[in-house]
Amino acid sequence: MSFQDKIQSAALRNQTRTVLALDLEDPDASQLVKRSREVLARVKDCICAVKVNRQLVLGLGLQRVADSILKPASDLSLPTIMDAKLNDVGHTNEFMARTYFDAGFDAVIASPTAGWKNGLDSVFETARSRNRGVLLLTYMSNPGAETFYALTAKEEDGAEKPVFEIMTRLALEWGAQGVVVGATKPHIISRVRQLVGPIMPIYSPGVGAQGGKPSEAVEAGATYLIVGRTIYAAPDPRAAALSIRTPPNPLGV
Ligand code: BMP
Repeated sequence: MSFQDKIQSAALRNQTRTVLALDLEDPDASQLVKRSREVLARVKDCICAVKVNRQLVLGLGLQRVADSILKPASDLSLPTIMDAKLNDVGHTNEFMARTYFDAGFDAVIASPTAGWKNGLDSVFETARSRNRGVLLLTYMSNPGAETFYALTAKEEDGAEKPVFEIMTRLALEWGAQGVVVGATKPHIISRVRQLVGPIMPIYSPGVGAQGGKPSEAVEAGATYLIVGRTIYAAPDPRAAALSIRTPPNPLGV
């Protein structure tokens, strides 16, 4: 099953668009595993995927992440995403993507700024050969994101476009399984939705702790909401996850 099919089927099964960003921190690795697994157990049927970031990979090491987080998530039929924001030259990107996929991740997040040739070509090829997904970062959720993503640049045909629109086009051209656009910027989500059409998933981080509103992001066209602190730092993570549950439409997008 492809990454896209896995997340869509989990979204429909659990009637949710919420991707849990499991970004807990703890200097004690055993505690970090324990706390992460407790959160996962509490919300397992009100999320549709688990996103892992450097907090867990650097805190535990990749093998321990694989054994203690990826395997249980897979047993729950929840796909996993490595938020690597890959952005290096080809052979290094290839090594990272291959290592994450071999550890069990269903998808990686990459940044399109490395370009295709000897940049992200190797990531897409590695993902394709293993039937895994690549999501492209298109507009970040933080206020400073305007500095780069809102700039205009000239396309090959001479037309001036905002950088995020060029990145959105590249995501379509390169065969990404989704784009990442901050929930804090519903007007950008709307524009990206116009550009990608109705099918390509838009993953939207920045809900809650960063000020984004789930309903506004979804109304603007977000498919999945990436949510971390609002869930795992809540006194009752399950209640928090249920409170942001916005059911997917019948197509799961
Ligand atoms: P939180 O809900 O706690 O703000 O976490 C958001 C998660 O989404 C973090 O893992 C962060 O790295 C990620 N993220 C983001 O916040 N904004 C982006 O533009 C891209 C991200 O990947």
